[in-house]
Amino acid sequence: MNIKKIRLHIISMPLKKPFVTHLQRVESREGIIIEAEDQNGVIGLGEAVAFTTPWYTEETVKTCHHMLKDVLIPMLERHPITHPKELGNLFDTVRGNAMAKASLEMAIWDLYSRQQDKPLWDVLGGAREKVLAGAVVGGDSIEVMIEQTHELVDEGYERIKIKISKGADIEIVGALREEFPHLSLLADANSAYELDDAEHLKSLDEFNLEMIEQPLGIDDLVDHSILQSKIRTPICLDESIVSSHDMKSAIHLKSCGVVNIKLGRVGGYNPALEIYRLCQENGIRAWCGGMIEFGVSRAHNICLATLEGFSIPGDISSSSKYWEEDIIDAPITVENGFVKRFNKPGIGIGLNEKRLKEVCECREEFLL
Ligand code: OSB
Ligand code: MG
Repeated sequence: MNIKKIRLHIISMPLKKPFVTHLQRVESREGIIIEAEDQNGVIGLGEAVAFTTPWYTEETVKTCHHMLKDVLIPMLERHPITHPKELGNLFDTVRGNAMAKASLEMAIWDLYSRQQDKPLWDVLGGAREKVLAGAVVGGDSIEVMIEQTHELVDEGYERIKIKISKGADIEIVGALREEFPHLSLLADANSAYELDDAEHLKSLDEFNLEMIEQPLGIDDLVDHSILQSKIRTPICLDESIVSSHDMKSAIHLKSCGVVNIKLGRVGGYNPALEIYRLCQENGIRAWCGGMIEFGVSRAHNICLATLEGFSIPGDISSSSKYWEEDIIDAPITVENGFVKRFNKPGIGIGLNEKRLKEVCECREEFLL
């Protein structure tokens, strides 16, 4: 493959309103935007979705920067590839660091599709013309969460995810269910509970949630399996699935009925497609997760979610949900609960150079 330059932009942007989970209150988002350019000036885009601190996974913006600069980009220089699929085996030789790997891999899949003059969703075999949208509410109080949900429903969202944790669960879910008797609701606990809380979690069954996301420890597939045998609400795994190996274990142990696939968390398209295949073959439902990310990663999520098996709404929301002005040239919008795929080559969007400059803290270029 013809790849001549890699550019990194470390950016930082305030969120329109704070994103609150029991683990972290996110008010401003840092990230790394990657450009992979070929000798004809064609550019593929990627994004590292790690946060400033390691609250969601162990990676951070700084570890991603280090991995890209000192390990992954030099690796690409030493091992030219003919297809982005080859990055799967190449990056397997580096342990962990899924988000760093995904960011470069995404940029190269985008570049490859643009070189073929095809949309990336087409290269991946996607079939859906529009993908199912979904939004997340995590606020400081029940009133704020109800207000946020009303706004989102008015904007056309048909599925809302509620952040819950110990002491901030039954009351919140109950209040939202009462206010929205027919809305598709799910709860995400980001590992707030232990197996000892099984009886308590069972009391959520009465609220008719689509699923409960990651109730227990991030590496507790066994406990999730025991919990699933005790509660009716389907368990969806997020943090626990960082590789296709984890997915095989979860299937074997019956730890979940659903999985949320995030390109960043699993290390890019190669592992994500393998996890997707395992889900399809084993009757596990899949949806595309979100990372409060910028438009580049969101545009990649849209490509992934065009695959037929992404049959439930993901955390795919409009650019305006978090940003006053996104760093892409065609903001993502939601209409009647859907986001249309982009029908241009690659991920179908470019950078908003003016906005990128405004939020850029550091820019670096590497020649291959
Ligand atoms: O647990 O799914 C999660 C955002 C950042 C980190 C972890 C999670 C989330 C979300 C998705 O809930 C929010 C979004 O991107 O809209
Ligand atoms: Mg989650």
